[in-house]
Amino acid sequence: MGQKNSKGLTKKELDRLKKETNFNQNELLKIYKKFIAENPNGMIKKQDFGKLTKQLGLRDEFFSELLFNNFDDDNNGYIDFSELCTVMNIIMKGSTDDKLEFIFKVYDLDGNGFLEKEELYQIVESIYKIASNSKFFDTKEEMLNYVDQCFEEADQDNDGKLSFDEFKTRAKNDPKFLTSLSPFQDN
Ligand SMILES: [Ca+2]
Ligand SMILES: [Ca+2]
Ligand SMILES: [Ca+2]
Repeated sequence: MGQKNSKGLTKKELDRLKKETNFNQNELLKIYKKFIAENPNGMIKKQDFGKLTKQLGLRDEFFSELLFNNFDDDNNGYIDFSELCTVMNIIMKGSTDDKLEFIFKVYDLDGNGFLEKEELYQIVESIYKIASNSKFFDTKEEMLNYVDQCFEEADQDNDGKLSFDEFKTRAKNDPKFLTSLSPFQDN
């Protein structure tokens, strides 16, 4: 842990972020300016994050919490600027694979590196609660059946769990699969 300069972004941190993300210096400074204007103490609390995700169209607390935990890389209960940049980099500049990897990590609830069926059920059930997002399915049963079917098809080695490669292959070949797993209202 380097010394924390509460007044702003240190040159060292800026250089590191330039190296580790695809943002250039101007972009980083712009993001920082907005970040620090909204969060003068340099951190986003879980509560404020919930408000933010609501504005982005995420209507479910379960997902907001999942996302928060994935942003909060060092698990200290706050999202700092560097953590924010890491995720924004994936969302704004990442390849499809980067994005899929992020989604995979969010949905891997127990963090064991695989998606189990129970995890997908939990995700899908939460999505189903967000009524207007269930545009593909009339009933919850229909949705769960769809998950079952996807799961069987995606699980190529039949070990009862999806590796990242299995997940990626399925997601790339079937856009509906990803959309049906998305907690956001409009996509
Ligand atoms: Ca943190
Ligand atoms: Ca898992
Ligand atoms: Ca498998």
